[in-house]
Amino acid sequence: MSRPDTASVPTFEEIERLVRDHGITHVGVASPDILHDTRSVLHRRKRRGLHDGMQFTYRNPDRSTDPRRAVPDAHSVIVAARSYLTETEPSPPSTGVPARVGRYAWVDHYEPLRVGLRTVAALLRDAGHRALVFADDNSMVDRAIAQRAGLGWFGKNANLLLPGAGSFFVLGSIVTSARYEPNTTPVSDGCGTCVRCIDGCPTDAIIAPGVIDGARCLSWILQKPGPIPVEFRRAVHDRIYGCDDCQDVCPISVRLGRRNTIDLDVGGDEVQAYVDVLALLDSTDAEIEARHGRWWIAGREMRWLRRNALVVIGNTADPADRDVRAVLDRYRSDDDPILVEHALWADARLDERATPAP
Ligand code: B12
Ligand code: SF4
Ligand code: SF4
Repeated sequence: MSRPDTASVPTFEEIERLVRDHGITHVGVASPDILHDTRSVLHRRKRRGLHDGMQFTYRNPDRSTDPRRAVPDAHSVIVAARSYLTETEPSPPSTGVPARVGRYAWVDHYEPLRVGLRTVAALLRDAGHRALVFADDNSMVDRAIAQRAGLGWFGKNANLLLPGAGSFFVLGSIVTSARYEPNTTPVSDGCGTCVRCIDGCPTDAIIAPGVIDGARCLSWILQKPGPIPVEFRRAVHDRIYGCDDCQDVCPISVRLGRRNTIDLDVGGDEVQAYVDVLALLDSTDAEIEARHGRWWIAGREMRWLRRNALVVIGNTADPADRDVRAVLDRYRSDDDPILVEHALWADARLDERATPAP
């Protein structure tokens, strides 16, 4: 059991209770020593090009693997996990051309996680300590610090799986000068001989257990700038943002994740499980940004969501739908050559789908 070294800071048990109000069900403590293994993995993957130009934690591996860069006198990292799995799933709308959104982006799950962690950080600061919160930030490798805190193991799909709960969790942490007893026992591997995520990835992006080739991962392909490589456009299918396949096939995450489901309505945010791409392609950049601005879109340029939408149209829209063809006609004469090329591809794909195979 972890205990603070002074009476003025909240106990570990008090922290667990406090964050529970914010949907955080799992908390652990890690030492703030440099994460040397992860640092070498980041450097190695960068050298092999597996980051495919991604910045995030790759931008400065020496910083993202050293909690003391943020808090030089850090003694502990308090790590937290919050489920984003829901009991029921919204159904696709019956109008327009619906595109799927990754579960983690249906509503903003990071904000309630950060609010919970900030509540604790404020108490630690009141007690005279330094305390900084990180969640999906470039300065901290969230999975690796959570693994060190004993929250879970690295699955073959690279996600951190929590024992008895799976991987549908977002992760965050507080680096603090307060002293809590760190975890020293890593959670043992729970994947065993299972390889369902490797087999279930639509683009073979899991090139070895726990190793993702960014250039093949649809989650990155839908976020990154530039044209979507033609070889992956069919695999995009109806996705506009995020990809859940390697988790949706995971028996542990699907079955045991149900023990920690959340209620989507609680935050009052609009639930964005589906996006009508026909409506999106008819919207202005300002309108798209107003709806989806919290998503990570390269350079905050809405053209990348339009690009994704065009691919979804080609893959899933009714080839005989005149509204669909009219939208593609418009985009074929757009000023943006990348959108023109994607509209041409979508048109050709619709034609191909309209023609029955011989
Ligand atoms: C960059 C990034 C991405 C990139 C690259 C993902 C990747 N695997 O590297 C892209 C855009 C593709 C992505 C996608 C997703 N992401 Co992301 N992403 C990040 C980010 C910003 C950095 C991750 C990172 O440092 N990667 C670098 C590599 C080195 O780390 P790694 O893949 O975790 O590698 C570890 C394992 O390979 C392990 N390892 C090493 N050797 C071996 C050997 C074996 C056998 C095994 C099993 C493991 C193993 O050690 C490595 C280092 O710790 C973090 C937030 C953060 N600040 O940490 C979120 C984060 C990892 N993403 C998250 C989520 C939710 C997703 C998606 C599910 C979103 C979606 N639905 O589309 C997908 C999942 C894709 C996947 N299978 O990984 C969550 C993951 C939560 C969890 N339970 O694991 C995070 C932690 C955000 C958060 N704070 O909650 N993401
Ligand atoms: S997120 Fe999708 S594309 Fe990326 S590794 Fe998982 S299943 Fe493959
Ligand atoms: S699908 Fe199987 S191998 Fe992949 S993470 Fe889940 S349990 Fe592990």
